[in-house]
Amino acid sequence: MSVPKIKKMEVFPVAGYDSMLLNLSGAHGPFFTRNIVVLTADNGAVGVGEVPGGQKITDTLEHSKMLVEGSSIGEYKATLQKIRNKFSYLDKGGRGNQTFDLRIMVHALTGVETALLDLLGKYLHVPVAALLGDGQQREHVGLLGYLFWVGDTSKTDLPYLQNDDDTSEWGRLRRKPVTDVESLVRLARASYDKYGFKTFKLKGGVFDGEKEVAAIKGLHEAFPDVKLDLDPNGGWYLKDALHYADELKQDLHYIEDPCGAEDGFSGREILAEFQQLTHMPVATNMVDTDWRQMSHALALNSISIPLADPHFWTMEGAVRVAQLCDEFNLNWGIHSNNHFDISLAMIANTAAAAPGNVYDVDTHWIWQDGQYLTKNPYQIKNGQLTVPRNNEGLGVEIDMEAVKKAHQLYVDNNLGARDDAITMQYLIPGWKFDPKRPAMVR
Ligand code: GKR
Ligand code: MG
Repeated sequence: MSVPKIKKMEVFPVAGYDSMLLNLSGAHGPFFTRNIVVLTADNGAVGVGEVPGGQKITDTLEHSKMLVEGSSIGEYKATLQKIRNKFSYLDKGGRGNQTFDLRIMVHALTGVETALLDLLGKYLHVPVAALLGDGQQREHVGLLGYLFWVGDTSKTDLPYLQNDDDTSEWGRLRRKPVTDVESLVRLARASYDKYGFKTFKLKGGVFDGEKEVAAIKGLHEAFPDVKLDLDPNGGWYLKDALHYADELKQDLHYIEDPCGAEDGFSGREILAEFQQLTHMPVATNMVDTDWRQMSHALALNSISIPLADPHFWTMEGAVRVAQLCDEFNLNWGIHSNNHFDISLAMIANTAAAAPGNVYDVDTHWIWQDGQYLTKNPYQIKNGQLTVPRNNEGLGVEIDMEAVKKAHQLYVDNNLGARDDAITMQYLIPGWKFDPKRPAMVR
């Protein structure tokens, strides 16, 4: 019997609704965007992948079609090599200074990789997790509850969703403003009751550092057994980060990108000083985002928890990072951005293949939960996702009607890549991104 070949590759830029989440880059707009890859093989099977939105990624995926269509799923690594070789020049500038990664090729590559792995898993009757690294390591994958400060949408005329989910306190609160510690703790309680998280992460870099210190203290008091992480995306200067870390040493389990490049020193050098002086474990999705950066980060002892997002490391690459972490006594985690349920399946399978003592992985899913592109989305229970060993492929079935609707939303609203500055200007007129100043401090 011959091995299936790819008959058709389709790319759907899609959009979903978001809350007005605040971060160093500004405020999330009413929509988030993604690119969905759908591969149809000549045996009728369908493989899917999801990566960040934006025309440049859409175009790169479109231009990859000629390398993918007609290839057999058995030669998927050769197909991926071709994409890497052809488009790596697009990523010469690196990830950029924003909180989110601006590279193109790595994302497009992952979109195709995931869809091919999905097909291969279906063909071999194994989960994608079984195809990565040394195979599936676990069925249960821990997730963290990703908390944000949330802007007041009534100060804009933008079409933010309101009252879209009345089934839980989390659903009722997630579109409402959160600008003080009390409402943040209430929001955390609602997410804890619904999803059962064992770790919370607060997106910092929004208010003055002392207010974010108070927020972590409030969360620790309310949830003494829950592990806490604070992530200002490198927005603090080292001197201030040392001060806040000292105030938070009893409260935080780890910290994420507390500082970054300054005074002619690289982010890796500054974080190495931070770790040396505080002995606090540092996670990052900003200074250790490819193998070259990783070699410097390891030589300098800059970080303890690389957040290896499969969307920019590729699924296989993220698991290789996990293998290295396991051997080198580091902890591994995953970074995230707003996403649909195909990405949820991607992080579930990646983390299920990661060996060692992995940290609860990031996901923005709780802000999107209910907006499905698959017929059988993974569900968060007890702060975990489950990847049964008898799954096939990613373990989800694409809902093409839902994909087409999400594509229409994208088209109707004339959407593209993320730009948090535009929305932030509703809150602070003339607002501009400054990688060293919290978003609300102007
Ligand atoms: O969604 O606003 C956001 C986050 O700030 C995101 O852009 C970051 O990439 O989640 C991310 C992080 O951990 O830095
Ligand atoms: Mg981060």
